[in-house]
Amino acid sequence: MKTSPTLGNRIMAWSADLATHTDHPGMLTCAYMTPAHRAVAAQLDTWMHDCGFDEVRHDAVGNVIGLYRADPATAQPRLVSTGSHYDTVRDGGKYDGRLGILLPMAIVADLHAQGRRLPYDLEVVAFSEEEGLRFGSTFLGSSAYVGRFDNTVLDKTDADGISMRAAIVEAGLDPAQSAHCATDVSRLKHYFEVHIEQGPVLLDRGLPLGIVTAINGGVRRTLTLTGLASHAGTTPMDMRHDAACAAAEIILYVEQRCASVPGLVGTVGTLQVVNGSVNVVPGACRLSLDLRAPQDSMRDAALADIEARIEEICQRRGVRCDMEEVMRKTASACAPGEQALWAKAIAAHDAAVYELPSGAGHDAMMVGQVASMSMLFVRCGNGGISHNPLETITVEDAQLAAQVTASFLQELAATC
Ligand code: HGY
Ligand code: MN
Ligand code: MN
Repeated sequence: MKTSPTLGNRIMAWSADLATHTDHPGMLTCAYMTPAHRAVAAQLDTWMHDCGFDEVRHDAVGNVIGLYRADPATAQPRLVSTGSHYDTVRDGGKYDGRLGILLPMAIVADLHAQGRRLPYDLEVVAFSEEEGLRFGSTFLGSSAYVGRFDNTVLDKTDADGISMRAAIVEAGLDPAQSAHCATDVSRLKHYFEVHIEQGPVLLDRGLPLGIVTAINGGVRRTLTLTGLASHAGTTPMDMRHDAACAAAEIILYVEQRCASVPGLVGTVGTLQVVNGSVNVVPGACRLSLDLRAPQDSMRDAALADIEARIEEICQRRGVRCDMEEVMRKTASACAPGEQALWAKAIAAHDAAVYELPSGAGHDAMMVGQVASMSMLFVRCGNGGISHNPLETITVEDAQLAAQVTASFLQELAATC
């Protein structure tokens, strides 16, 4: 008899509710420490209490952490953590990050309703920031959670000149405590993250779930090109130092260089002519560079070639390039032991077991620096699109992912 997808329904309803909190009406944008972001934190706090978590804490950088204590009969229980981020990209989807928070919350609500406990403490973490949308720095929540928060980012400013430090204070939190948010890493047995695939592979193969084998390593940089602003009507073409033309050559080279190697991806996601005017030769351009690959060596070889080509283009055009590295994450392998436990849990629900790498970065890369980590991917609809309001999953896949994750928690319990 087909059971009603109660867990799936709950996850979908919560996702829709959270998506009503946005910085820009008409689209879902939830940037770090905005009023919408704070409203989501408050909503998660309420729901975590309703689910039956024993403790819900907010740390200095905005993480919301629910603790579901171990069976009291367990002497010196270890800690298992799971979670994902609740910030979004601009005009994003409602499942990126949030699925990985809401799904384990729904499981804890189920366990609590049945009066059941696990032989380990379970922390469900709503990481406050992963995307880097407002301040350019990424993994703020998960870096604080593992005790690796870089305090220098507190002085970064957003497009309105507001510092991260001021935004955190404005939200009623204390940035001076940002270095003291770490969980008890010494007890951390394993971290897992359930996330939408954000790509077309599972959809293409007609599969609801996938076990992640590794997460691509990434480098993110901002480039500022400085040429010479001059009159569009009187400056001969061979006397220009056009920053936008330099940017155009760079962007096309990034595309060509990365298209030449399977698995390597390169993206210029933001591009602006600084103080541009219709009748002025662009004097300055700012652009971003995002490079990723399954191996760091593949990524770094591409980066070296792109740097060399930037130098040649700028030299030829009389343009200066200043580059700032804003993120570097090494490729992260998922724990083989826990991948096998996911396979057992998936098979126990008569679903096909499929393994795949992650092209997207995740909080698991950060937590994986201090503990073993694993990830479960959930199929994305609409051609696998993500970082887009068309991002979608089905209630049936949410239900199955929740049931499989509940089984995974039991498989983990058997290893305690
Ligand atoms: O960009 C990423 O890979 C992630 O979605 N933040
Ligand atoms: Mn994302
Ligand atoms: Mn994400």
